[in-house]
Amino acid sequence: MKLFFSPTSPYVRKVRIAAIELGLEDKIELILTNPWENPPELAKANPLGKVPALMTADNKVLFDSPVICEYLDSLDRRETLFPASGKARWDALRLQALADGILDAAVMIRLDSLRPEAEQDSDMRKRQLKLICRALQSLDSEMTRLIGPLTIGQISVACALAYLDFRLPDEDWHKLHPKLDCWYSSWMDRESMQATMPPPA
Ligand SMILES: N[C@@H](CCC(=O)N[C@@H](CS)C(=O)NCC(=O)O)C(=O)O
Repeated sequence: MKLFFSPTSPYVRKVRIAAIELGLEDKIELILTNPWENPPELAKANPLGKVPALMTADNKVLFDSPVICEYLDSLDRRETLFPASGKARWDALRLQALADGILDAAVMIRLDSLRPEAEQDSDMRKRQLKLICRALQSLDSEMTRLIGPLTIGQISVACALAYLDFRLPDEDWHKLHPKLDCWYSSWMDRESMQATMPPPA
């Protein structure tokens, strides 16, 4: 399999962590890709022009990160990351959606910050920051869902929190959310987190 990847993309990181946790990393070749340069190979693989995109062993291309992670999980007979049904499934998918929403908001803020100052949108930034705060409060109040067998929910939350530290270090969520901070600190020790650290900002 081949993964179109960028070392700073938090969505790619989700996929790489899922692959490592499933013991599949040796089966995936990483193709370094900068989506902002519009490489034709990426556009051919993913009409949306985004990373991650995964070319499977039988030459099908899958995107986006939730779909790729579920596909990788399906290659593992235990299918642990995406529980098959019931509360465990909906808890995992809800956590993934919440964490991906934090990422979407943080990426919007990051992209805006790269524009010339006069073109930056402070209302958008305020709105997205508020949304991130609410999502973190929600995570704080559902800590029990983060504890227990490994699912895509936990992986997604860890990637979202790591991305906040990476791109929005001034928004110090650690002090405001000590329970989440404690959970995250122990997550950071995982080999999969360490192996997928982005290069220094
Ligand atoms: N919902 C997608 C988001 C993927 C995404 O936005 N990737 C960014 C990199 S962090 C990208 O490739 N952006 C290029 C673009 O928007 O043109 C996922 O979960 O995979």
